[in-house]
Amino acid sequence: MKLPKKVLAPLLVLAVCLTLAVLPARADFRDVAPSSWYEGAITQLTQTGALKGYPDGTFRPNQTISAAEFVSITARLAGLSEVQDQTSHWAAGQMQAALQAGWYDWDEIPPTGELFDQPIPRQLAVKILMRALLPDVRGDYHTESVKIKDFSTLNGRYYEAVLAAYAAGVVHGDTSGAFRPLAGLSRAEACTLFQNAQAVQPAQPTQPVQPTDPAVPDPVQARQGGVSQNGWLQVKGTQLCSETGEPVVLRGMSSHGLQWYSQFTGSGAVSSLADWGANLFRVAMYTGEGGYLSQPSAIKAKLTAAVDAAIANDLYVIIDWHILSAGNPMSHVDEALAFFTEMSQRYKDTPNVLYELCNEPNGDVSWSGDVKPYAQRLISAIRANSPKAVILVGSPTWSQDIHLAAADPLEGENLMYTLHFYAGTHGAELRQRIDGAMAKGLPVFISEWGTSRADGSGGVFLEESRVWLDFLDQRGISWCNWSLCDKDETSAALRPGAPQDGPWGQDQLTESGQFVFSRFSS
Ligand code: DCB
Repeated sequence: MKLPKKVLAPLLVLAVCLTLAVLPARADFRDVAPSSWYEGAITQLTQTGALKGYPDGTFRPNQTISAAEFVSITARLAGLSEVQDQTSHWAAGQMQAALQAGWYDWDEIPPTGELFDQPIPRQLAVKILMRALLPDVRGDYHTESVKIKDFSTLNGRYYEAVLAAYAAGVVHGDTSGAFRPLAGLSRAEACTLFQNAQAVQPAQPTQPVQPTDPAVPDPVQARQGGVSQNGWLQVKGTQLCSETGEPVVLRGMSSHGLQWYSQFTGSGAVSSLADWGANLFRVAMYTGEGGYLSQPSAIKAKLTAAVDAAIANDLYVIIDWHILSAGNPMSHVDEALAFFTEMSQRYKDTPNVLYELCNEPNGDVSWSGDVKPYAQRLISAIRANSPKAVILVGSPTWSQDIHLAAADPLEGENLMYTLHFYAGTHGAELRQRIDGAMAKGLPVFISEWGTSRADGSGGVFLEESRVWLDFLDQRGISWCNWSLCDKDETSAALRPGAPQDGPWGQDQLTESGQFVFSRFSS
């Protein structure tokens, strides 16, 4: 029987109320036999209120689970609150919340809803489950991939989650040892996944737990172009200079989001980067998308670990407050003030650190009305601790509107304005904007650029990138490339499965990585 959605929605609400009102000792669904292999999992999940059956008293264990069903059960288990959403689908609020939490990406389940009621592929289900319930678990590539007979059919985008799920024993594969990444899963199978995930003790981080406030390390190795050579940076006119006033150009890589790719921000990774000639590392701390604002202490620990690793390796390092989905930095100005106050206190004696106040303002946000007053407040807070560290400031339209900043610049010393470009999307027009802004005296810093299109994929656009880098070299402008990770997207510098601590040979770099790494010391 197929019911129209209008009838189904209230029925489902009713079913929810009923299941919550009477918590059964057993699953109590007439199609879930007490002797079945899944009865235990279903009973356990029903008792926590995470699981519901159908209004007719059935659970339909063999029916393929839909994306909306899978996400909403996960959301209940993780305690994720719904957010407002425009579409009328029963799970829209939970789907929107899960998307914002970074459990999956827009293209995997578009918020427009067309895939909500479709079967969820196993690879995506595992990714959502791991991000939501076991975000800190990691699996070793070499140990886990051999357990999966059809590993070669798995998209690199799902490596991290699937390897972690095997390592934690959440997934075992079928009797033949195959994972079948694109197949659907039955509602009963999904329940055993949830049960397995819940059985994993959360207190098993694979990375060592940070002591609460470890001291900032001393550099262990001096590097050409590094901090031991150039000291405290200063801005003279439009040029970044060393402590003694000589022009300096910083070139290096940005991390991807710390909540997803912190495995490439350790001491081995940054030291391998420096071996390739980089003197700069940028630590991208997303505020939304499951980043700092949703798990501040865990993400802050990852950030300080990455910054300290860069310091130990004599690199300059950018602390990036990576706003993206919330485009107006004013929306979290209090959190930003607290964060940068703490960081500038911790690193007040450390010449390595640059502060980037807002990655990419976007949407309904103005320079003079929002970004400038935000930056002015943050600059005062940082200056109270760190009188001279270089501070980088973004602008509207994903940090492309430096002409607005040039017309109405900030007050203060050692400030630079970021411009971000993606070679497959942005060209001569933005370069002209740089020249125009510099002619007005604005110091420009490219804290993020990519060889791809603006969405991080497409291309790779190496010819366009070469034009851009030549332009920057001629003007002595510093840059940081997006991004040091092995995600399956063209802007990523590492191939899927590249060792997280390096060293990386040519064959472990992507086309983008090979090109970018060859330009660090040009
Ligand atoms: C910037 C962001 C950065 C984003 C890259 C590439 O966004 F600062 O976070 O990175 O540029 O788009 C991408 C990753 C993906 C990830 C996604 C969401 O590469 O793996 O799934 O972030 O976290 C820009 C830059 C420019 C423009 C638009 C965006 N633009 N944007 O000009 O339209 O919408 O993200």
